[in-house]
Amino acid sequence: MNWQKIFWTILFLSVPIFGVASFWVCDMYGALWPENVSEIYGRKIDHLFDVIMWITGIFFVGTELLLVYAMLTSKDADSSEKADFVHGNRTMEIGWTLMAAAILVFIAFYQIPTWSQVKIEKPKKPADAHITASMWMWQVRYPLWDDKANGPRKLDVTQPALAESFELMNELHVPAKETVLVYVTSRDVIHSFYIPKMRVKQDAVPGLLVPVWFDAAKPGRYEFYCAELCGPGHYMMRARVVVHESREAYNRWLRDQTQRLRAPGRGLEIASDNAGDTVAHSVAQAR
Ligand SMILES: [Cu+2]
Repeated sequence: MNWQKIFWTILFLSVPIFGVASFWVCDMYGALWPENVSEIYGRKIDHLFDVIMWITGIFFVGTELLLVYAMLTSKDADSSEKADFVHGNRTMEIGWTLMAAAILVFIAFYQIPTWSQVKIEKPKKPADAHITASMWMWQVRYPLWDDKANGPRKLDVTQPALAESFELMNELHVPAKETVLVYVTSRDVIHSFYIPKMRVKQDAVPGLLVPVWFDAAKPGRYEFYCAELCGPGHYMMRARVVVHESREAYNRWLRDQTQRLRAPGRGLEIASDNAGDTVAHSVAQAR
């Protein structure tokens, strides 16, 4: 028995074994992915991740086992037998090229419904918030509450002005258990709006107003941050998403904010802009 051969075979065999085991163990302890609080969209995105991971996983293990087999059956360097000279195998080459192409085509078609749902079929509803990224913060603009209409005012996302809206810094409030629609843009460089636990990621591009929709089934506080290295202060673009229990709770919050802004002597500013619209401006630090 050639001990050197055994050593190398075991070493190479340990790669697929530990590779697969690490995924298995992480999954057992829920450490493979961040928690997923998105029922409508996040589940489907995770399913795509899983499908791709299974495909690559199976091929990874298969190639590693082939490698180990080749090591075990190959002739020793000091063997007196003549080595075989192999000049490739056209059938096999065409076979695995076509197979790889077929798998990629399969993934391309398989993901279409999910992609369409998360990026193309924009929900028909008014915008909940307008988010401007800049070096190095997130300004989140909300509509003011309208007592007469008993609902939020219409948020004009095409207007940078604060007409009929107020602004919070680094804090995004949303209702739970429904699709939330926000518009994301940037003031300076490319940033990336990223909420890992809701599986949302969208570049914030200067001059572009991008609609982004997502959902959170579980109320609570979550992190959102910039996922694009955007300068030395990139690390400061860490903000939070506050998911209110229901649309009613969210509306209550919106009404409270509006009332607080309108109360005199709160140090919060309500002024008229050039067009004479009421402008409420509040900047609250999230942390
Ligand atoms: Cu950034």
